[in-house]
Amino acid sequence: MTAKNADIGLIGLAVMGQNLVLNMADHGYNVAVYNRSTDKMKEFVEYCKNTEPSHERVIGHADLATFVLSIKRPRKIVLLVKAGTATDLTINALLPFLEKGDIIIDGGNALWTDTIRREKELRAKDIEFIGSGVSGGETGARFGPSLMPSGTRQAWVSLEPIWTAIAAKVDPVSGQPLEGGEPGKPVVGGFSCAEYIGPDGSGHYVKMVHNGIEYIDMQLICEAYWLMKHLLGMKSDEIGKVFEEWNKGELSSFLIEITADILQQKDPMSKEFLVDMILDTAGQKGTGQWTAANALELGAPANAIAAAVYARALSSVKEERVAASKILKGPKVTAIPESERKATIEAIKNALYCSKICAYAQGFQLIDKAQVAYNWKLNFGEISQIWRGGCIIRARFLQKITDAYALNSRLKNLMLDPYFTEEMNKGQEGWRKVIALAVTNGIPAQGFAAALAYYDGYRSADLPANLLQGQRDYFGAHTYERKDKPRGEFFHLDWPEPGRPQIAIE
Ligand code: NBP
Repeated sequence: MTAKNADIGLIGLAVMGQNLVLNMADHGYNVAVYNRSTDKMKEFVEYCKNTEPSHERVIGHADLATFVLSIKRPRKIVLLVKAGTATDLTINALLPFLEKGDIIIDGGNALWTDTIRREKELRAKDIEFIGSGVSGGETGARFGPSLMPSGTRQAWVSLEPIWTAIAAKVDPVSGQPLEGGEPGKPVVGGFSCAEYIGPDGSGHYVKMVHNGIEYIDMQLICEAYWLMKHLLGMKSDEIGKVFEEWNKGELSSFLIEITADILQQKDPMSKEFLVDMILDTAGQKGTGQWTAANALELGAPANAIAAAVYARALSSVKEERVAASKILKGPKVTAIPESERKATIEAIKNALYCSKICAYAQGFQLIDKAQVAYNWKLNFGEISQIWRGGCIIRARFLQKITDAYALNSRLKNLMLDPYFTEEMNKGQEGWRKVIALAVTNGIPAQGFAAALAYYDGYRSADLPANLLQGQRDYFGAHTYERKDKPRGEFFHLDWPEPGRPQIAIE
């Protein structure tokens, strides 16, 4: 590679950056690399020389000027630095060296409103800015992530060949991820899990909702495990085998697959099952919280996604929970008789599948609210398509979502698609039974319960919000609409003072 012919540049050589560079190099692209600490860049280039078949395509630069000048125009420069201030600092450092039409691609987990701001600021300087969600962690970045880019169409056209080449691939008919991928031998062919999402911050927004769905997907799996453990007294490896079975059917997914493995893993130190030795406090990096907070802001009913964030928060107060467990009483768990064991496991599976459908319905309902609020026009079928491979929530079930939006691109709610309606109808008896069992036995299952409350609320033609609106009009003259008048006509009653007799009606 000569000094001026890199196809693309990348800044930020931590886990994600290094792996994405190698992925691009394996696909035949010359990649210029730069990192704030030069030592890390040198170490990486050295590592590539010793171990990576595509090492000749990775060229390190110790200063930004030569890095930028080495890239073909219009320059494409990917940022994989810590999201937030580091992104702004890096963009500002780059700007003096960029020219009209050059493209910065932020692959970090940026807050979508930051992406909207950055895109606007850079557009005013004639620099293109693509915010691209990158999902799949380290392995995804190396062998095929799910990519959710947004910005101008013109910038996307320039990036598209590289992004579609390096993304995960799925079988176009079955929707199943194409396995394989080893250093120097990338997966080629199949449907690429990179698709243009829309303008400015929409890619990062969709990635954020993806993470919100990931939170609840994981929480629901944990609740299924916990119910099998406490209601049925099953050992970790037995539960792992159940997940292995479930992975052969409609629940088949990356998360179910790894759950089966985790539950059967022994701890090298204690020789117990490792999961029983892991402290029950969950961490979070914030994207689930952003999703729930934005759902609240936009008034989208994403209660199951929020429940997953709250469940992590509750898990984090371990010491308080230990103290409370000695004070606050609950019911004694009644063991399920042997004769009902199989049916209970089946009911837990129903609860998991129905709740999962609700979680995705909430995620898409939220994206729908956002596209109105931010003036985007998003394609839900394409979004579900690019989640089929590479990312953490990849699942067989996503093909059903793709099919649902192919059947009706204006579907109001996923649960209204004939396939999903039928699945909810089939599974709800077991789902309700499991929640009743959890409640009567005092076993927390907030994800399942929140999802069912959403389902029951959504399918209710009438809700008690009539009384709520009456209360609002009583204390705050907030007015109400009437059932016997057209929507949009508002009424107010001059209510009596609290405690005074009702207004007499002749
Ligand atoms: P980190 O998020 O840990 O960021 C480390 C990188 O940021 C290093 O290259 C570091 O340079 C650079 N950096 C920092 Br910190 N401050 C900087 C500054 N002021 N100026 C320039 N560079 C700076 O790396 P990561 O885990 O590889 O993630 C990269 C991005 O991808 C993040 O936005 C993350 O949210 C996102 N993401 C991560 C995953 C994942 O699974 N890890 C998945 C999807 C997306 P240094 O070497 O000089 O300190």
